[in-house]
Amino acid sequence: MSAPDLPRLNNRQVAEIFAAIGDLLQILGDNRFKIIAYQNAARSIEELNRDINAVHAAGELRTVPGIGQAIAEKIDELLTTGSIPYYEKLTAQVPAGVVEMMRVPDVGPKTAKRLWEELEITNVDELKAAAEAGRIRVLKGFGAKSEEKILKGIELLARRQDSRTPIGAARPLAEGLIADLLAALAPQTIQKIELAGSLRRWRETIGDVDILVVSAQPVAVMEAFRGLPQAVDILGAGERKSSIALPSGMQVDLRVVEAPHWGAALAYFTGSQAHNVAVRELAQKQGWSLNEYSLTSDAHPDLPDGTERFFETEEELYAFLGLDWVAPELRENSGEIQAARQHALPRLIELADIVGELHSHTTFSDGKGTIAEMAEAARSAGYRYWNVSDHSIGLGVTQGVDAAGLAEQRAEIDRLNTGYAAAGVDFRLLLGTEVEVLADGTLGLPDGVLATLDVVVASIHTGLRQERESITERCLKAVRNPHVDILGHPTGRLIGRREPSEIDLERVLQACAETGTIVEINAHPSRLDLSGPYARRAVELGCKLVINCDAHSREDIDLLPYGIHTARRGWITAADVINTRPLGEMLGMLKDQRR
Ligand code: DGT
Ligand code: CA
Ligand code: CA
Ligand code: ZN
Repeated sequence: MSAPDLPRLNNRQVAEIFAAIGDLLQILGDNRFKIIAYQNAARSIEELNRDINAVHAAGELRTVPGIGQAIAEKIDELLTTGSIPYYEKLTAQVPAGVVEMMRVPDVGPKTAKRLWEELEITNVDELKAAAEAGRIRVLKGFGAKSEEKILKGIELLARRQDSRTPIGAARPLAEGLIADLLAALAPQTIQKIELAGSLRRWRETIGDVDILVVSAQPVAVMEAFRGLPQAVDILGAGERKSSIALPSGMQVDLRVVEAPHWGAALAYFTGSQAHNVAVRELAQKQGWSLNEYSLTSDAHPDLPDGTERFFETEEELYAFLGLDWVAPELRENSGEIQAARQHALPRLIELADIVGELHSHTTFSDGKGTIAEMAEAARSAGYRYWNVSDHSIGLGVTQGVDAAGLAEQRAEIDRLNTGYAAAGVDFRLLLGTEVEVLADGTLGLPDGVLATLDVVVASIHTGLRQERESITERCLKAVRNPHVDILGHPTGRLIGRREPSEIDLERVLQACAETGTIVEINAHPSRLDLSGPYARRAVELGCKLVINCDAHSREDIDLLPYGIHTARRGWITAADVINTRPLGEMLGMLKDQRR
């Protein structure tokens, strides 16, 4: 039981402490496996789909992947007493600024430790001054070049204060870069090219971009890559690997491998590290050591050590180890390897499964397109139904729609639908609203008005910083309203810009399951709300989901892949998502129709 007067720590705050322990252990030169254990625990807690306090209270810490006995005990100390003596002991040994120095590119934990112990440099500012004054070259193994590199690194660090880039910004940059690279080379220079790393796994934020290439002319590829106009800085230049910095400060690593290494290399550089470690352990048990090139026999029962196996595709590598191919979005060591062994991986939802959209805006509120323009864009993009759900009145930031506005929208929608029916076009508009959940949990439109609409989305845009109990109760009240079909972007987070609200999602999702309220995965890359892990939890609790672009313009219709891949990170199948169903069937799944 936690003491009543302790401030409640959220998952992110707990994760940060374990990540900090990992950093401190690195500087102190502790055991590598111990360091990885703390790093994995931190990530696992950050991505956990339940409140860590609830997991702790239920005595279920050990069921979380990455949390073993030692770390469970420390979480218990932290949540019961407010501190971890072990962490306090470590922080007392290392100045905070030394940990910060590790964030400078090219300054690893070993260098940070030496700078501190041998030159008494204890923070980034002192490091900068020392490098400028040429005082670092006195260290063995350092020279004027290393000082230059450090200064460049510090500049880069300052430029990207938050060093992770939201996927919505990273992906277009990476895709544009690949197109430019291909255009800069003679045709056929590159046989294969793919994004790897966190971008291929569709993580919400990207540390750096990893690109993998097969080519018989690695030097030409390297030169073209480093010569791209967006390469404002060359961070590394090898024969088969180079790194550049983009104007935003984001780093791009490009590696060229030989065709027979492709399968192992793509798997290795896709990660995640935790997934790779688990696959490597599995290989080890079968007498193979796995690296980024191949499998090599090592204590194999039937083969001499050193026998190599190559794989042109990932599928062949996984199959060799007795695993079904694992979609990159699932490679987070959260049950996918066991499922792949048992041939029990889910058939994940795909873009083509979506046939309708249930949350969109027009010029009636803050959208940029008229109803007719949005409808035309949706129809030609292949949608078969489209719910117009402008904001209700009373949301200060935008103009909203009142009962009279809804009547006007209804007339326009009826007119367009009549046209589609007459022309035999398989497309229908629906009339809905995105009704604001007001501070007290009442809604921005009266029940009598909501009852006339086809699909009601309820969302919170204001008062997101309410304390946990208030915002949870407020949301529960909306979920229990029989006219509310869909809960829109449940946490209100904006990736990299606004933290999720303090809402108790576990309780809210339970209420959604009980009342038949559909939970949204908002596909807009600034939101991705629910996240993959929470979407998985929602389905576990019995909820149905909807994946919506929340389009405010015709261009936004193209953002759907972000929602689909977020769903896939949550192990979601087409059957879990209502807008994969034809119109009549989808309507039958809404709360209104089930009463
Ligand atoms: P990021 O860049 O922080 O968003 O995340 P990733 O997953 O793209 O990580 P990154 O760029 O450091 O490395 C790409 C992949 O390469 C990573 O997912 C797994 C593999 N990898 C890189 N370094 C290591 C390592 O030290 N050990 C292992 N096992 N794998 C590594
Ligand atoms: Ca990366
Ligand atoms: Ca990388
Ligand atoms: Zn909206």
